[in-house]
Amino acid sequence: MLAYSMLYPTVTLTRRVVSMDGMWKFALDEKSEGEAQRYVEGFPGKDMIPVPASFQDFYTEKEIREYTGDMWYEKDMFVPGEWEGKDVIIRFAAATHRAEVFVNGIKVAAHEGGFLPFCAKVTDVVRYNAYNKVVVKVNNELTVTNIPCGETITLSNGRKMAKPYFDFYNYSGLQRSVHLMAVPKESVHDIDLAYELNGGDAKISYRIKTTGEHPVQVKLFDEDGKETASAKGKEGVLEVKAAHLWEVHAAYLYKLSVRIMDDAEIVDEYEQQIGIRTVEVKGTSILLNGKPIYLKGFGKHEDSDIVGRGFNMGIMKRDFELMKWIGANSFRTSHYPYSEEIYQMADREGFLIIDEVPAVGLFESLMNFMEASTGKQTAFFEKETTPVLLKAHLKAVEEMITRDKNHPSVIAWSLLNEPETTSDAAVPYFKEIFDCAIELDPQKRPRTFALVMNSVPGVCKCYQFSDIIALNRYYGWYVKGGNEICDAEKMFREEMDAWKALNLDKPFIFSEYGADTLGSEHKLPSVMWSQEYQKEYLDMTHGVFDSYDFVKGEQIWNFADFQTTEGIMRVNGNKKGVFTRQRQPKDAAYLLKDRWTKIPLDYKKEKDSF
Ligand code: CKX
Repeated sequence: MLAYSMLYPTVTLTRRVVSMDGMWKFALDEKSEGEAQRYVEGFPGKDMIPVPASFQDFYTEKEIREYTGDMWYEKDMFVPGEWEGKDVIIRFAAATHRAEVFVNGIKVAAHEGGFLPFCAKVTDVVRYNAYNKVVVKVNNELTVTNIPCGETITLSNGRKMAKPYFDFYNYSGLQRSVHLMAVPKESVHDIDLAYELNGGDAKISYRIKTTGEHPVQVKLFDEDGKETASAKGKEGVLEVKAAHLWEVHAAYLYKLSVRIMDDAEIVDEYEQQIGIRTVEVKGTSILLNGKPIYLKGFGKHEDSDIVGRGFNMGIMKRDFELMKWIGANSFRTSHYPYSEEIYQMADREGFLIIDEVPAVGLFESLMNFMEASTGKQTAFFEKETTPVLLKAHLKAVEEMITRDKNHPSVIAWSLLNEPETTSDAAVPYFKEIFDCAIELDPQKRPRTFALVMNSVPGVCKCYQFSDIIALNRYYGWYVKGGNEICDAEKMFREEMDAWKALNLDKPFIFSEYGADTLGSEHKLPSVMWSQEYQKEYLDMTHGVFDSYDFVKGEQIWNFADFQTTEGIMRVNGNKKGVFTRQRQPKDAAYLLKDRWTKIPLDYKKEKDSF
């Protein structure tokens, strides 16, 4: 069990939440002198920066944008006197990639991993009815002992530089919200839910973890606020008659209220919106509420102009509107768990999420998109440091599942993206990760990982761990592009035939496919990078998907153009977006809209076997 609660900050009868978002004091610390110079008590300088946001794209100096190392954030925080007697907690929704937190000069928390929340309990450190100084040291260096993986090099000018083994910019800083909370000392710590449908009725098995011994009361309210079910005890079952199910694009959300009671007194109250639905894999079908579904959608990024990977509510809203417009029903949180507000919106809008842990770059390569298709082997899981990486990876899986398990939108866990799967050493590593996920998830959702181009039958040693086989395939782009597209299709079909011959009786989805396309480029007849070629590529690729009944989903790479490290293969970023980075459609968006609005949710339902 995690030391701190992952529950989203919510105001209830017993809980208080104050946002700490806004302008924070900011300083880079190139020589890592901050600690010796007692920055932890407050540091010199006057630069202010918005939180949440990545720090990189505000500045006009390249050495700041490319800065790699320690950086410091500072804010004065007022703690109300009426909070005395409760636990006072600062919750960071994320600090990329690692952080140490100090309050009034005293260290109160440390966290590794840049995309999941952590808390600092500061009850005994704060002064009440007074301002307290919060200082955070964030570090954005990349290593092979934490995820996502990469290297940090030192240039001849003495500056450090991040060299990712992955294809997105190393945006960092306090990229998500910070909250100050007051929570009762005896409090709700965690909530497990699992669903069973029976005719029109539903059973919700629940398990509540609290930090004390007082009894628990659980109630369920419908969307009109009417109480529909209740139960007593830390473990039990809520019986819901004539349940409104959570369905794709027809979400129904109940409110779950959990109270810790001391006779008639409410010790703690926590409320959460939940959706009643089941998800399972049967043969080659993915079933939602017992009915087959076909995934249409995207691999995405949290990425936009100026704020980088910083959570931005406006961008989130626009993205959901575009996804509805185009006929999508799902997305993968490539390549890290996204901001919690995005899952809340997906719950509300009825979108399906494949939730991905930040395990990307588990393949030693600074140009993974090139080398991944060459058959190169890097003995990634045979390093002396692999056990350290595994530990960090397992912790991230635990944090992600604990954070996201009650979102009805989350239908599967993606446990790695494009790892090396070709050596025997990968097998025990995968086993630990996949076992951990099934053990931690009360709903036993399907698990998957995205297979890189060279993870093909006869070579890949790890696909058997997946409940859903997810392929990232680029025939016609990285392999045989342009005028050679007929050969690309031939190779693609040969690979699909080889999968078919294995008779796995599992659903396949395409978790990536796409072609870089410049929003400004037209050419008749087509050339690679033109809008015309993106459409030809998609027509060929979709034709292959439609020929195999066991293919149960397509998530194109990528929803929008996004920032990457600069280099000869990238024109100010990866341009495989169906939309530009400013969220305007490329021509391919209309092709996809036409296809996806015609494909029914239960596409291929009759043909669910090899
Ligand atoms: N897959 C052959 C991972 C993504 C990249 C994508 C690309 C690769 C392809 C690997 O993070 O952006 O190169 O477009």
